[in-house]
Amino acid sequence: MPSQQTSIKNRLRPLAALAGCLLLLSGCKILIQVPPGARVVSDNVECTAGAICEVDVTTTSFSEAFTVEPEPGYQFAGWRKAGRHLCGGSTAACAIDTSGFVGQPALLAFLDNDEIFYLAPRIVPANPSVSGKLTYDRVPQLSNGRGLDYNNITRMPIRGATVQLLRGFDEQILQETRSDADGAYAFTADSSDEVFVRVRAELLRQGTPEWDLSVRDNTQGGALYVLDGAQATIDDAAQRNLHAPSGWGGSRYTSERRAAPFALLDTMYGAQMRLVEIDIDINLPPLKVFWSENNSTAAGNLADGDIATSFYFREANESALYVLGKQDNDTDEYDVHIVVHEWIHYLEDRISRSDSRGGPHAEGDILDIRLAFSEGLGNGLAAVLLDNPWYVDTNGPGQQGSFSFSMESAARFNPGWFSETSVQALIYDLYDSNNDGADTLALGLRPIYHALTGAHKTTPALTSVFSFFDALLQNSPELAGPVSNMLEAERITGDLIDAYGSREQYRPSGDRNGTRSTLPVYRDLSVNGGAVEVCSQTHLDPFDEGNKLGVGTLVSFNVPTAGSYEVSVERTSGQLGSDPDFAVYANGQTVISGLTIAGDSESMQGRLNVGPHVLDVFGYYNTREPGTNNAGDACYSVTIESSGS
Ligand SMILES: [Ca+2]
Ligand SMILES: [Ca+2]
Ligand SMILES: [Ca+2]
Ligand SMILES: [Ca+2]
Repeated sequence: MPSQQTSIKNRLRPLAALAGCLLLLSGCKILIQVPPGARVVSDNVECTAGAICEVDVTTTSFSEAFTVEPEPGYQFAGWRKAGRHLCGGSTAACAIDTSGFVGQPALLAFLDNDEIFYLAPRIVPANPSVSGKLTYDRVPQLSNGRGLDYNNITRMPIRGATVQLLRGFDEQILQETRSDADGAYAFTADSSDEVFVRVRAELLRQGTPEWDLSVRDNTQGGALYVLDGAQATIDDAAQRNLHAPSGWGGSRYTSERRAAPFALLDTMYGAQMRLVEIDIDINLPPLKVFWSENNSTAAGNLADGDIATSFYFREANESALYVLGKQDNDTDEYDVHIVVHEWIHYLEDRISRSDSRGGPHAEGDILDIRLAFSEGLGNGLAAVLLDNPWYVDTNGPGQQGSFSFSMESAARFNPGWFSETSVQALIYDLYDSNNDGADTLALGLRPIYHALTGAHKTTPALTSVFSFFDALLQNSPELAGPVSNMLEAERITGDLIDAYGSREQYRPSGDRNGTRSTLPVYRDLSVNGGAVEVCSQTHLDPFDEGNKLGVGTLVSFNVPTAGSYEVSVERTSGQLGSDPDFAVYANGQTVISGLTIAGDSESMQGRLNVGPHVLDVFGYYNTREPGTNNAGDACYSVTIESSGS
């Protein structure tokens, strides 16, 4: 109850001291976004120029009047007017007082919800030299899944992009700024020469929060996309609005598709801001997004545009996301669920964790649990961040074909703990307020984000639907009942779920018995104890893709004393020459690999620290060269013995 909470004055914290707030699951917040050139102050809050600050509003004793103090040369042009923006359109102090909420249930409920509101002063130079608005064409998807809708192209603001003022004759940068949430920009630099405005397809912010995202052309050496305005003197053209057109000519793209990189940038800006709302300390490492009008479904050289599909990958510390763009083949720049799905793989990789090895997957597949979770999360969380359950991939001649499904009503072929479709439905149902079937929760994004960046990230098990729900329920044990019902509706054992799925009872169709069953999810092994029997099987991998359930077997064991250990795998039955391999993981990191090419056995020593570990045993040919001569079902005996200290 509000009266039992600590004084609001003790809870008001500017940006720097927010660590404890991440655990706060309820209570509305105000994000104060201050552009350069001013600060926002009240009795208890100071938000400096260029900062994003967070204020909790959870009691009926909240009373603050926010005023704007512009720096010399700047002026306050009023509070920004937009959805969930407070005091929009006003130029007066913004007074927020909750004392009048007492006795009004609707208003008290507002204090108890976890909505985010914005307070965003518009700050402009008192005497701008060049200013204007930046826009791009967004081509919407037809609502009934029939491709892109070129009759309803909409001009949208280019938000948060780097904008430069350059001197014409030598391209010297005179000033650099960032467009605001309405696509507006303004410069103060003066020049008597001809100048032009350049918009970089880049979101760059240093400090806290931090991000660095750019859209580049993989077929032009990774060159950054820019939108350049015309050259003119400031006297001749002080007002300059720049627009990036789609390039659509009526029946095909006939001119440069300048909107595409800015559409990609803006889709990711929107997704990113959903996370900033709930974690203003977020630090997103650099991401390069590669798009080209030549990026096609052909597989080959990335620099030629033969990227096969939109995908994310990381090499060393470089995160890269490739996006399809070839017209009449498959374009993805306006397929927002695909863009955000791939961006979520980047998030998993850089601020959460994914143990998935990727590979082909489709609805109805009985997948390796790491892959099932990662792909289901990509779909489900993209729908959450876009607040739209419909996944649509447009393609084909004129971009008039499409493939689509809803998180809410996708057919459930083979539901279960190994199903990406089950995972995506569960993630979306946790979030949405359209409660259907066993879905009785409407938790919003915050608990999903905290699970992904909390215990799911640090689990000693591998990342799966089990580690995610274990993390969610560690943070919110009171949800055990409704979560269990939702899991059971997807044929996942819901009672007392743990990171290893150790109570899992549901078996996929086609499952075998005994040693050859896919249950338990993890086999137990004792260090210096007896052997455990495991198998590498291909009957759930009918298309020889190597990443389906049963191709490998997971084993969990606990290391009692740090030291050197030897893992041994010996064929006991089945395919000869299957080349057993294994990996030992500590919190998702590989600590021992057994990858020699011996046909029927494998052993390797390595140093292990105290604590729980996971061993993944698989036939090399079943995972890497499925369908070839040495592929086939085989079973092995596995031991782990200490081999020194
Ligand atoms: Ca597409
Ligand atoms: Ca729901
Ligand atoms: Ca639902
Ligand atoms: Ca081997």
